[in-house]
Amino acid sequence: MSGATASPTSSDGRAGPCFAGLHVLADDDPRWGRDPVSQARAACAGGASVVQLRAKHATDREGLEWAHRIRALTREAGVTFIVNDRFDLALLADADGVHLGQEDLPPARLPEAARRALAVGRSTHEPAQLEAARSEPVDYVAFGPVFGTASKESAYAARGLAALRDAARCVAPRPLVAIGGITAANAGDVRAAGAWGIAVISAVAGAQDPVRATRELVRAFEKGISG
Ligand code: 3NM
Repeated sequence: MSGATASPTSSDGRAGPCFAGLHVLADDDPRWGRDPVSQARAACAGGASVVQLRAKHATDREGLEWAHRIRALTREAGVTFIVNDRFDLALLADADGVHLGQEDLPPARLPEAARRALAVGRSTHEPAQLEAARSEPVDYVAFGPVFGTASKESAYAARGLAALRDAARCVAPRPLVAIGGITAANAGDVRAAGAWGIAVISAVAGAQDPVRATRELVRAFEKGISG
C-alpha cells in the first residue's frame, strides 16, 4: 500500500491509507454537471480524507486520464485515493486502493500483485455479506444504503441507524464506512452509530458550493465523534 497515513487496521497489519472520515465519491454521472476531477479538487480543498473515483459512464481511456489527474491532486493534498471497481486502473494510476462491490471481482481473486499494492474496500448491504466480509482480505467495509439514495439504483431499502450499528460491530476491528443518503444533517448520528467513515456522492457533487459542502460534512461527522 502506498498511502501516507498510518492505519492500525489494515487486514495484514501493515501501515496503510486512512479510511476514517469523509469519503467523497467523484462520480461521472452527467447529472452533476461537473466532472470527477473537479469534484475531487473540491473534496481535497474541503478536507475530505478519501476520494474515490466512480466512473460508470466513461471509456477506459477517459477513466484512466481522470485517475491520473485525481492521483496528482490527492497526493498533493495528502488524501487517500481509491478507484471503484477497477483494480487495473487503480494499479495504472498508482492509487492507494480499489473498492469492490458485490457484483465485482471477489477480493480473494485479486492478483497477488494487486493485493500487495492496493488496499481493498468492500460494499455490503445485508448481514450475510457483512458476515462474509469478516473473512475476506479487505481493509475496510462499506455498508448501505443507510438512508434513501437517488444516486444509485439499489435493490436494497434504506437500512437505518440500528442496522448500521450492528454492521459496525460485526466487522470490527475493520473500519466501517456508511453510505447512502448521508448529509451534514445526519452525519453526526451516523458517527454516533459507530461508523469510522461516511461516503457521499450527491451531498458534494450536487452542492452549489462543493468545497463548503465538504467542509460542513467533515465538521458534522467530527461533531459526532466528540459528542
Ligand atoms: N453505494 P448518495 S449507496 C454508490 O448502498 C452507492 O452501497 C451505495 O450516493 C450502497 O450519497 C450509493 O448521493 C450512492 O446517496 C450514494
